[in-house]
Amino acid sequence: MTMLTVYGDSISGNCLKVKFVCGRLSIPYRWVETSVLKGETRTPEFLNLNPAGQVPVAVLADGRPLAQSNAIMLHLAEGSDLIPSDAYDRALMLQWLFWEQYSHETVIAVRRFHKAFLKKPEAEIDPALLPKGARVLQVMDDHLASRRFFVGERLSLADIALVAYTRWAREGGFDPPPHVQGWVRRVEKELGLDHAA
Ligand SMILES: N[C@@H](CCC(=O)N[C@@H](CS)C(=O)NCC(=O)O)C(=O)O
Repeated sequence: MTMLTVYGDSISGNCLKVKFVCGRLSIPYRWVETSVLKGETRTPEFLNLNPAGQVPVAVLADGRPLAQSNAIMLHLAEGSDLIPSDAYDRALMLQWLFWEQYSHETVIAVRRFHKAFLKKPEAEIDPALLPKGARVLQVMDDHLASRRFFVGERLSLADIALVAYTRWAREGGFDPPPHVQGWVRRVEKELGLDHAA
């Protein structure tokens, strides 16, 4: 039987989310490095897997493809302790996953990509991103002031989704506040990752 295959770009937090879940749950997988900057998400073969032309894409052992990092995480973590069994806590986890995609990734990840990978000068980067990112990080900091993890006092997919780009926030020119910094280190430790400075 073929194993799970993950098409991902190692510079992408969205792709690493999938790697983190596989590592945490000891799910065997084959990683196919797929570079966005080299246009490898635009080949006919790749567009056949995901017409949206984005990584990550997981191809399940039976050959069915699945895109969107948070959808892939939810599928791989089904039935595991990364998804709270309590219905309200599960919905809270989803609340943070949707917020991550709409409000966090679109600012924290986007500014990092423009600054660190497209090497745009500050003047060419949307000036709204810096204050927006500071607000996003403050929302997280306020939540984490009295909690060790985002939901239910244990690691869940909400932490994995949010840590993926928050641990690289400095590459985007952001300055994570103290509770966020402590939480990043806690989640990195849970996932067996070296601290991303
Ligand atoms: N919401 C998607 C976003 C995926 C995404 O933006 N992928 C980027 C890399 S982080 C990509 O493949 N970009 C290439 C493109 O959009 O052309 C997810 O969470 O998987």
